[in-house]
Amino acid sequence: MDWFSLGKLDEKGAALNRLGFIIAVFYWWMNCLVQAHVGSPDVFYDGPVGVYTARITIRMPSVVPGRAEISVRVLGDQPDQVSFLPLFSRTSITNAPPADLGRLIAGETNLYFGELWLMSIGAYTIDVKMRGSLGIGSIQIPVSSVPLSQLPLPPFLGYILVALGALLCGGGVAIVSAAARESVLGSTAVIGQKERRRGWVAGLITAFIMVVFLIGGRRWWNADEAKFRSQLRGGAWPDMQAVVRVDGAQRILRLTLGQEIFLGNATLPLIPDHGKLLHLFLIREGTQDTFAHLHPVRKGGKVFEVALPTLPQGRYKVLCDLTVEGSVLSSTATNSVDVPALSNQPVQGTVLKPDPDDSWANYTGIPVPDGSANNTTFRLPDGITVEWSKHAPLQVSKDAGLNFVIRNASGKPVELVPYMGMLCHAAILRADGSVFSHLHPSGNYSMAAQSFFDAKLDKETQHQTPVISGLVDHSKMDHSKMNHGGDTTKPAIGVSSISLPYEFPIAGDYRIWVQFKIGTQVHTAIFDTKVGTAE
Ligand SMILES: [Cu+2]
Repeated sequence: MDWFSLGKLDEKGAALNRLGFIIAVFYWWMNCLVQAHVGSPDVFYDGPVGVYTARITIRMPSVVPGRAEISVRVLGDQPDQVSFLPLFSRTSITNAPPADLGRLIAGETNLYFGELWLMSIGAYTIDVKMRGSLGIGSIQIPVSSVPLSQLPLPPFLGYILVALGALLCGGGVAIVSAAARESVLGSTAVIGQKERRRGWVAGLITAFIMVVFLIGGRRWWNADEAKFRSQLRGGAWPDMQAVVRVDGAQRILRLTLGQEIFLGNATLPLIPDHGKLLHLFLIREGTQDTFAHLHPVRKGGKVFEVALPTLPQGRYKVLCDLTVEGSVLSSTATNSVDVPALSNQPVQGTVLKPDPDDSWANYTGIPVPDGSANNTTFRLPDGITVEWSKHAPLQVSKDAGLNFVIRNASGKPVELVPYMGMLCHAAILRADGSVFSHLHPSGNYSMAAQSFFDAKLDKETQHQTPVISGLVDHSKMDHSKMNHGGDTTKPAIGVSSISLPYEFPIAGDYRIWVQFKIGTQVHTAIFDTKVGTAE
């Protein structure tokens, strides 16, 4: 069995790699016994791959270097070959290695699988290519390669490694000492006092050199580990301060992002996603009956502001999606903020206009349907209904079956129009706040990062005119032509059904907010659901 294909190496595992094949193989064997499991933020894509259509799942490793697992289910016309290639944001695409071929899973006709090593911390795009009689199709799916945890080194493994190290060092001293003492003597010669002394001196010098190496090695190890720990992204990132200031009838939410993490930088450079630097979600804590999707604007440096809509007072969870320029890493910053009651006093300062794409909903006292049941329907106040289609009981790491049909008050399917380029924006939050995901029918990857890689690919392969500054305003892309609707066999315009590719990472209670637009009005439906552990 290929030892590279086994186990997720943690930082210590990666370091052991450098110590030599024997110890690495030994570590790998022991690593198989490590039971620690760390959840990883998987990435989903659903949509066209050139002339083909596929649903792609990328299971991200929780450590770096780590191995991403990719599965591709091709829908409709089948290609002859599916291949995967990870492209790193900081290296030239033209220097990329050859792509890995996806394996057709035994017993399946359209499910391909592959594994890719992500060796560095930073943004990658996974280039998924399909070749067949219909031609070649490809799609770039950006992923953030960041370590989420450090796997512990079990004490018994440490003791075994120390014993092996001692054996190695002792053996080295003995070999050098014996060589100095006896290697120049004939087979019948007797070892004298002089030879013994020479052996002792050589042994002592070797032992001294080994001690120096061990001290140096320990320092390198500690420095490497400290660097790794500084890059751990166990939860939300970057740091975010949130305060609300009241000016008459206006309540302004002020966010300061990356003040601690980007201490040396005067500003936080961001790439726009759907034409907005930040996508902010506010969810009232406790009742979770109030939801807002807002777009703060930069007031300078790391400070952003947004005028709050007519939300009721309370403590709100603040979840802020962003993509950092340079590293192209996408993340969610989180915090909580107290929103005071709305006043009817006149505004003294400047009135901050809301973004036209801001939306919010307050459903105080309205029962939230349980999505664990089949054919669950949420009824909006104006009679519009959103039905969560029949699905299997929800389980961890299984298709969440997020398919919704929207009907008007008379029960007829409605025509959805894109809201910020997408037929649907959905937010998923675990009851304890430990899981949050922002989804679209095309998936949950960062559109901003995808635009960055599209531009990089165009520039470096000179397929098209290079895009100035490498940035693309994704909101100007016509997503309706990309068929991001629920049923990929129908045109996106005119659909009233939504399908969101997603798998819940851990079991628990979740609330889901589903946003869509009819005419000029954005609507938000909510569902609760339970997710069980996989069998
Ligand atoms: Cu969205």
